[in-house]
Formats: sequence, C-alpha cells, structure tokens
Amino acid sequence: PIKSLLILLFISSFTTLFAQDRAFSDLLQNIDAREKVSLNGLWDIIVDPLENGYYNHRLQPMDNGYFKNAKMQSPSDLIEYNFDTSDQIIVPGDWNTQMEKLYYYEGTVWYKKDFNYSAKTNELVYLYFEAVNYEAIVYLNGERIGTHTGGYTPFQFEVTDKLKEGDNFVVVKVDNKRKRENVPTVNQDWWNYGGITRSVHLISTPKTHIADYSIQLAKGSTTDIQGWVTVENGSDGDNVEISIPELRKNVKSIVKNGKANFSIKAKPTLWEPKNPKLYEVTIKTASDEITDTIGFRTVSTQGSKILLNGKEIFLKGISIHEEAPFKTGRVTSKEECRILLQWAKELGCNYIRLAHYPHSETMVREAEKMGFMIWSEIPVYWTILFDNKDTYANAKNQLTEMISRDKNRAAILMWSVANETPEGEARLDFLTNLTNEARKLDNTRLITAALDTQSEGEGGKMIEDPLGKAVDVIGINHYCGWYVDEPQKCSSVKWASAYDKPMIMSEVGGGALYGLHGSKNERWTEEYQAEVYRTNIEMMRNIEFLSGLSPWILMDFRSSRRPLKRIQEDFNRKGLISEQGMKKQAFYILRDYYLKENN
Ligand code: GCB
Repeated sequence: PIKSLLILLFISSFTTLFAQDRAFSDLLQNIDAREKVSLNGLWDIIVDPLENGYYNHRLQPMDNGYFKNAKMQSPSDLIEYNFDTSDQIIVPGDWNTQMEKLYYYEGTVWYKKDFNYSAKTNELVYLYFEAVNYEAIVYLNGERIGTHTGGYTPFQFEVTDKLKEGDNFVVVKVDNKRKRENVPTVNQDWWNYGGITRSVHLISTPKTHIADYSIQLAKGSTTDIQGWVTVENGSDGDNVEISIPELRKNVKSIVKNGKANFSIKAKPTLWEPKNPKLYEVTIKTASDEITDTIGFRTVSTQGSKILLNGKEIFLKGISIHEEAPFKTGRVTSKEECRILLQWAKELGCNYIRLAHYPHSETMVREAEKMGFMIWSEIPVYWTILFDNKDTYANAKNQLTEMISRDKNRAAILMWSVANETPEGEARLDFLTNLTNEARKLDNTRLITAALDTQSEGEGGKMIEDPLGKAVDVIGINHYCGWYVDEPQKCSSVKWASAYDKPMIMSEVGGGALYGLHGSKNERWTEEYQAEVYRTNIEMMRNIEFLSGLSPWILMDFRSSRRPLKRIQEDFNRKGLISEQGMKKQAFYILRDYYLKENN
C-alpha cells in the first residue's frame, strides 16, 4: 500500500506540476516577431443597445444574429441590418472618442471586417486580439469561435480550419456594460472606453511551432539564465536550441511533455535604468525560429530597501493611464507611447506605474528600451465583489494573461494585484490568493498592492493593513492637501509601518487646470497643485522606509466621475501635464526633486 501511495503521490505532484507548466502555453509569446497580417483599419459597426443582434424578442440567443452578416438575396427579403452600409470606425481605438454619439455609450457594438486569406501548407493561423474592452464574442464566417472577458489583456483563437480560401469575415460582439461582479466593478475613476481598443492580427506559424517561452535570470542569480520553451504539436524528444550570440551562448534542450527547460551560465551586462541593455535571444526548433530582445537583471528587497542587481535603488516615478496625448481616448500608436514616456524622462523618472490595468505590449517594450522600471497592475480596483467566485476567476485570469504576456520584460519589477481595496476578511483571502498565484506564475518579481487603509496612530499614519503581510512591497495612495488636510499641513505628517518592507507612495497629488493661476490656497490653480507637491515632497523626505513614489498622474485623463464645468469637463485634472501637452507648475517641482536630489 505504501508503494501505491507513493505512486499516487508521484502522479498527483506530476499532474499539478504539469498543469502549472502549461498555465502559460495558451498565448503566443512575442507576436511582434511573428509572420502576421494586420486586421487593423476601418471596421463596419452596428450599435446595438438592446442586443437585438444577439437575442430574439423572447430574450433567447438566436442562431441568426448579426454575426451571420446576412445580405439580401432578393428585393422582398427582410434583413434589418447591413454591415456593408453601416458606420465605420478605426481599429485599434475606442468608440467613445471616434463618434460623438458614442461618447457616453456603454453596451454592445458589433464589429465586422472582411479579409482575404490564402492557405499555405503546414501552417497554423491564429486570430489574435491585443485587447477588447470588455467582453468579446468572436465569430468567423458566421460561426462562433470563442469569447473573452477583461478589457486589457490579449487573447487568441486558432482558426486554421475555419478559414476559407479567398473571402472571409470576422464579427466581434463587443460589450462594455459595467457589471457589479466584473473586474473593475461598476465605478472607476477613468473612462470606460469601449471597443477593439488594441490591434488585431492573423498570425501564422508552422504547424509545429514555438508557442511560449520564459527567459530570465533565476531569482537571486546574476549568472544563471533560466527558462523554458513550449512547443505546440511537437513530440517528446524534439530539439530546441536557445542562443544569445552576443554572449556567445548556445544551448540545446529537449522537449518533454510539450516543454523544454534550459539553463545558461553567463555574465550578461545587467539591465538597469542607466543602461537598459537588451540581448537578442533566438530560439530554434526543426520547424520554427523566433528572436526576442531580452534584458537580464535581479530585483529583491532587503528590509525596507528595493535592490536592483543587488544595489539599493530609489524609484523616481510617475503614474500613467493609457490615455492618448492631444487627441485623448485610448493610446493607439507607438508614437503616443513615446510621447508619454518622453515626458516621464523629462520629469527625471527612472520608474513608471502603469495604472490601473495592463497597458499595451508596445508601451511596456518601449518603456523597457528607454530604461524605465515598471509597476504593472490588474484592475482589481476599489470594492469589487471579493466574496464572488466568478470575480476571483476573472481577476486571476487577467493576472495570468498579464504575466503570461510580459514575463520576459526585465523592466517589470512588480506585479500589483489591487488598488485601494477596503479591509475585510473576504478581501484578504481574495488578494492573498492572488499574490500566491502571481508568485506561482513568476517567482522572480516582487508583488505589491496600492493601499489606502492606513490608520491614525500616535506617531502619525500607521500602515498595518493585514494585506501588508502578503506583499513584498507596500504601495500607499495618500492625498494629503487634496482629499485630506490643507497642503501646508502635509510637510509635518509622519508615517510608521508595522512591516519591515519597502514602501512606495504609489499615489499622491492634487488637481489643477492648466493656465489657471491664483493663490496657493485656491483649488484648481497651478499654484495650489504646486504647493501640494512641495509639501508632500517634504513629507516623503521624512519617511525612512520610502523606496520610491509614483505621484498621480502624468497627464490629465478622461473620467466620468469628474463633471465640474469649466474646470474638469470630464477630465481628472491631477495631471502634471494637460491633455493638450502643457506642463503645469507642479511638473517642475517634482522634476527638481528628481533631478537635484541625490536619491
Ligand atoms: C485614487 C485612485 C485613482 C484616482 C485618484 C483620484 O486614489 O487610485 O484611480 O484617479 O485617486 O484622482 O482621486
């Protein structure tokens, strides 16, 4: 019996390991380097607030919804929709800023795109969406191929056998209705931009292909590059070769259970903000080859310090929403990413908090090239339903997709699992489970969360939220001089912590309308905002366990919580820069702090 128990134990540990091993293998890694056809550009749309194209009048899903893309065959036909004569909008992009009548719209919009395809032998084709906000039901040539929930992470469907020679069409039912059980929930302080907000591609791979890989320094080591490669439709025993020519490294591994593990001893120049060194890494199998640019660094904590490559580093940061400069709406191009990042450079930053959801892969890659350390987060925001199983599954899925996509980006130091969540038992379980999940998927990075739950103690503000136990780095959002106290009081505010862990002021700040001037006691003036920054910087100088900050926020951004006429006009005005690119006084206060102080 002991023997069979051992066998059972062996099998079960094997299967859990295996399941974990395969956790990532769904999404194709590094889509930029793949052979692909863009499905960006104009798509036909039908706005469908009643979901008439999905449900019949008895509210049952129909077989012949709009996804059939039906056309009249004879003059007597009754078809009450027609994609070919409908409005069009651009993908990638949100609908709210592309059509005036859709500015406040939340609900279903049907998207349709025609495209041409010609099959090649021994090829697989994936339909890949970089992001759709919020729920997507995808149909190819009238047939449903799958769904996805969550507005900021990629998803794909293997569609090889569903494609036709010649003309094809894809229809996507996009629904951004807010729901209590969703992640985020029904209230959020940013615009609920709907649509196919990021690029869409048809990606081709050889039938047996490299699907996913992880290549990073092992935790705590600067000389041991470890990783794995998953091969789709491969066989045990297949060869995989990993090379880093600049380091004169070339190792071979063998596929076992769909996956090849490897380890490379090397002495790479380590990635850091002042020298964001990236290496070309090539992975080769008998039928496939892919090259990525990858950086190597370590990140750890020691007491209240954050160490990058073993050395203490202070994170001089700024929070950023994925909001496009000048045109507003969602960021849709590399150029827009670069403008935002260039502003962060001018500000003297070495660090950015990409709030409040995973930004595009382009943003992350551009930031990495420019030497920004990154905090990346999922939209577990405010009071989501912490005791709801589906809500947890949704959050976990978004976390998995975020880590899956970006696990090879050295620039990302931290995964954040939550922002300003209220203390409570269900929330503590929920978020502790998420942090465990994040560590299981990636044991090389730090886990954090932004908290606003500090209490008032004798020594000042006291950080003792029990979630502090579960994270490696504690983020604190605190609006001294804006939501609490007058700016003049902030300089003397003291902080204490129950945890011997690094603390980052993940948010601090106040609002100002660019060009509005007055006294520093007058809300919305640039002078008021500048004073908030001045006094909060003084407060932060006194926090011994502070290891960085990412004030709120780089640029004014649209939010439906901000209706104040003449001032907000649907914008959160806490930007250091207006949405038209004009720098406010506070920009220079923070810049002085970052550039002049030896921190
Ligand atoms: C916060 C939130 C952020 C808001 C900000 C504000 O604490 O985390 O999403 O936009 O405050 O401006 O109130």
